[in-house]
Amino acid sequence: VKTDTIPLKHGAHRIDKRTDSVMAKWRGYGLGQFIHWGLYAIPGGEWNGKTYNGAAEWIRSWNGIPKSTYDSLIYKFNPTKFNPESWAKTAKQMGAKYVTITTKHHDGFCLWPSKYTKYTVANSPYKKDIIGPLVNAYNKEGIDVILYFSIMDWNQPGWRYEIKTKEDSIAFEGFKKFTRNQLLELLNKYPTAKGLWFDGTWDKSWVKQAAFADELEKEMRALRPGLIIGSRFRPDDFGKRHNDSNGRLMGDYEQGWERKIPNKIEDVHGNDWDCVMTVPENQWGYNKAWNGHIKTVNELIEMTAKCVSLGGNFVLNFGPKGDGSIRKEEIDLAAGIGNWMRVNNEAIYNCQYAGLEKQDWGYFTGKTGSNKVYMIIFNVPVSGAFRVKLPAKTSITTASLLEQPNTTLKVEEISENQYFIHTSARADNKPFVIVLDLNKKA
Ligand code: JFZ
Repeated sequence: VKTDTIPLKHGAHRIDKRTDSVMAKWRGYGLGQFIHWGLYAIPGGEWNGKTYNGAAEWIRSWNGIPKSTYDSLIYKFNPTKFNPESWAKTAKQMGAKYVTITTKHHDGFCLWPSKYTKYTVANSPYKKDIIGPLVNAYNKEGIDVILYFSIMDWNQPGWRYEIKTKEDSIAFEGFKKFTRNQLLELLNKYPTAKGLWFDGTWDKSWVKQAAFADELEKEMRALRPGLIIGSRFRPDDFGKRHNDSNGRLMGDYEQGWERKIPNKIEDVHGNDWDCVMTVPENQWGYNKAWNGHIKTVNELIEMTAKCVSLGGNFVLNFGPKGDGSIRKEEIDLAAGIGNWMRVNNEAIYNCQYAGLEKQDWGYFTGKTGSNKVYMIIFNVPVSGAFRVKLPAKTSITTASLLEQPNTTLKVEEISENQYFIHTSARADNKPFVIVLDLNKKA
């Protein structure tokens, strides 16, 4: 048991995980989709024939571009191929249970017609709201929506990285009001959104806003009971982020697993968490040149399985093009993951850490209160026999393939609580799932 040694006015609000049904549903999602879409999709990582080497959605920060030139991309925003229903169908087909959508990234451009700035879709040639139709289309497919929101806003005159002067402080006070207005506006406009995914909260200016951010978080929660807020929103009294100065998580789930996955259950410290992942190394917004290694369907399925086996959700990023279409590579990945998910999703949805030691062939997942555990197989031993080590007093009643529930697999006890599961050779090159029915003796 941890004890709070440092007195905090604005530390964590809770000691353990949330126990309500909204959060229980979030915990069971398993697989999600991330969408990074905004003005940066128009240049797609390229400016006047030159390639920007960073992440495409950061191109405005590049010295190669005058800021006002970037901001005038608003006059080019006219995604004639944008079809929210087809985006939602792609996500549904992949097997995603939730989507996180950039309402506003660091450049400050709002995909909803915010009343508080002119820098929104309303003043683009497209004119229409993007977020509302997206929320509706995804909800219609049974997919929950989380709104991504960047606190850092490069377009706002009041934004500061650091408060150094009286003028900075006055400007930043105005920016804080603006931020509050926008967040309350989003929650009121899109009442079915389940939560907020925060970003751009690392600068010296924001990490000193413990009191303001704490009050705002409480205000948002009061407005929308059940609202899910990640750990990348507010700092504590000492400017600590994610975990407060006593090591307790601030928010409902850990947002620090960005393009990385924990290796063992101890790494997640008992928290809820989601891992957000890009298809190439580090590109969130659309980039014409997808350089470096592009993750494959099997790799992405493995990441999903690994996350679920450690109690987290896996969220795969998509960066739609400036015209509103989704690139073919992403459509193909979604279809490939979906083909696997359709057969094997029982081992992903509503699954958690199974309480068993990680073994060589892949990952265990399980459902709370069930005797079944799932072995998601990625490494097939040359012997064809899968070694399973179980804790004391635990035996295997039956083993079967999830894709063929009626065939039972041969289970051989090789020593106490150690088994070989025998399967016949497989022709395909895909991960598969063995279901074990366990018998835990009292
Ligand atoms: C941020 C953004 O800057 C980026 O464009 C993208 O939206 C991503 C999802 O979030 O990038 C981060 C934020 C946090 C870390 C790394 C990159 N981090 O905590 O390691």
